[in-house]
Amino acid sequence: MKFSLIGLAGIVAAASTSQAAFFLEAEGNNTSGTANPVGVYAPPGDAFLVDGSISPLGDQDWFIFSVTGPAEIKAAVYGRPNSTIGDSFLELYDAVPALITSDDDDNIGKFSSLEANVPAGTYYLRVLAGPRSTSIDATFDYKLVVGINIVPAPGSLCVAGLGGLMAARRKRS
Ligand SMILES: [Ca+2]
Ligand SMILES: [Ca+2]
Repeated sequence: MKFSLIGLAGIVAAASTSQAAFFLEAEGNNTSGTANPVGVYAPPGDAFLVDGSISPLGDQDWFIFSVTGPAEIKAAVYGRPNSTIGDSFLELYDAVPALITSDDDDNIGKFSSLEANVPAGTYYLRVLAGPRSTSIDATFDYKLVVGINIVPAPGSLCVAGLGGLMAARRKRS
């Protein structure tokens, strides 16, 4: 009974903050110092979207945002209007900015996705063309989708482990 109440509270908390913010990229944003500000977010369940464009050749787009608590950040780049043309590279930086993680081709086609567990703070995302992009796919329109999720807590793993143990005991009896 105690565990099911905790579960319900978690679902309600996530649903109450599910409204995503939407931004249009604005040049020039080719350095961390000129990054487009894209909001302050409270985990869990917050999210934002950015419509942008890597053009002309060699363009790079920096975005700056903050999270108010520990967060699992999931960010992905999709092509607009679809992901058949374009080769992105995506990077997540801390406030220094020092690189936390990056990705080339883990999303649809040659587009990018990444995730990282981070403490409260200010972060940058950088979108640019992939290192193996060609004249055909080094410029593209994109949608950057970012989810600010709750970090999986050790406590929740204990609950799941206990549930599994109880289920195993029931099976044996
Ligand atoms: Ca751009
Ligand atoms: Ca730019």
